[in-house]
Amino acid sequence: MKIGILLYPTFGGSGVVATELGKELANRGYEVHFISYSIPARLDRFHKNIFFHEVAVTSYPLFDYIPYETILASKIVDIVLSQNLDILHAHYAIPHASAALMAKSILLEEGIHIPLVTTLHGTDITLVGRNLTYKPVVAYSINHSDAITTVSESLKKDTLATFKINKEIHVVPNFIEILPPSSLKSFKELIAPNNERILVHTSNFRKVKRVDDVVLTFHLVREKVPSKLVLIGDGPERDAVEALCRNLKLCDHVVFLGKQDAIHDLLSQCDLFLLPSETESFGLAALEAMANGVPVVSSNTGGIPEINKEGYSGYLLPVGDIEAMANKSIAILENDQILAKFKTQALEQAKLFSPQNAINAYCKIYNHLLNKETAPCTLS
Ligand code: GMT
Repeated sequence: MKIGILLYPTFGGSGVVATELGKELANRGYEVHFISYSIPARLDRFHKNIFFHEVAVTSYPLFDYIPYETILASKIVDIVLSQNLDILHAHYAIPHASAALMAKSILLEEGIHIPLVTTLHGTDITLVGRNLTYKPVVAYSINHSDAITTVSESLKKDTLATFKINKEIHVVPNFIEILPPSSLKSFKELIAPNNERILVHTSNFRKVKRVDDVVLTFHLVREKVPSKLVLIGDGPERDAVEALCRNLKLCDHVVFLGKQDAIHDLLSQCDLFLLPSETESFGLAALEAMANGVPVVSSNTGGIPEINKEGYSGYLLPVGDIEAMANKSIAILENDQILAKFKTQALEQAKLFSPQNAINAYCKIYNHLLNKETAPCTLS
């Protein structure tokens, strides 16, 4: 089967999930064609069965704004025809599903029907999708895709509450591959030379992530437990967060690492992950931490409770309750035995989100749309 995956190439959650899905499918013998404006960040090397098609964004003096969606739709038509694709899988409603629908209409005129699966990831519904600027297009894209999936039950509920949806929504939770523990010990020695605990947060530093709550929580934790904070990622709130660290005189204890590729090496040296988001349809960052044996203290919002289990893989607190987040963090961090127990449990919890489960669910949808018997999606 030849699958065209439309995605954001960035480190954002939807792009990471789409890339990892493509790699897993390719490992199982599927031919995967990624279509995006630049090579996906997680596509770090050559992979058998994987092809990348760049959407070359060209301007014209008349355009104050480049019509990316139009260029993308044309590219999709071109790739479907030249590569004989069987199915399209759009990650994030706009512009990927909407451009794919335009491409589908064009191809239909040539007698080609190509099914479209759209995976909704979160902010395409909860923030962007709700905005009237985009809402009619997002609603149309959902209702005209051949199959719709969401990454959590919570996002399915939000989608049904926000739009008038006339079709079934399948929930396919995101997944994670458990890697062997990293041998890179030098990171811990550098960051925490006196064996302090290491708290960590990774995100795109947008307002919705409430990174200032991470710093404020850490400020309270540090009063009780010798610790350091590692902040990974970059985005619009970074300057404000750096200023907050300076105001709280935390500069010697907080390390900003910016965007990082080898996140596994870093996470596996950390002791606690903080995710105080305002809203989070899934919380892939928390799952990545758990897969590295790092317990999570998070807000109790959106799809996070479907991943982080109270008192087992970590704790869930109301959005903005910094004091409670700090107290639960201290409860995990102040005792070696308790910390070790939470680390083991976090890893066990992450194992529930195996790539095989997600791949089986997506393959079942692909096969159904192509009227094929469901062949087992096993590693080739
Ligand atoms: O909001 C982001 O951080 C980016 C966004 C994306 O589409 O790249 O993330 C969303 O999708 C991720 C992957 O499915 C989820 O893990 C995130 O929870 C979700 N973000 C939000 O709902 C805020």
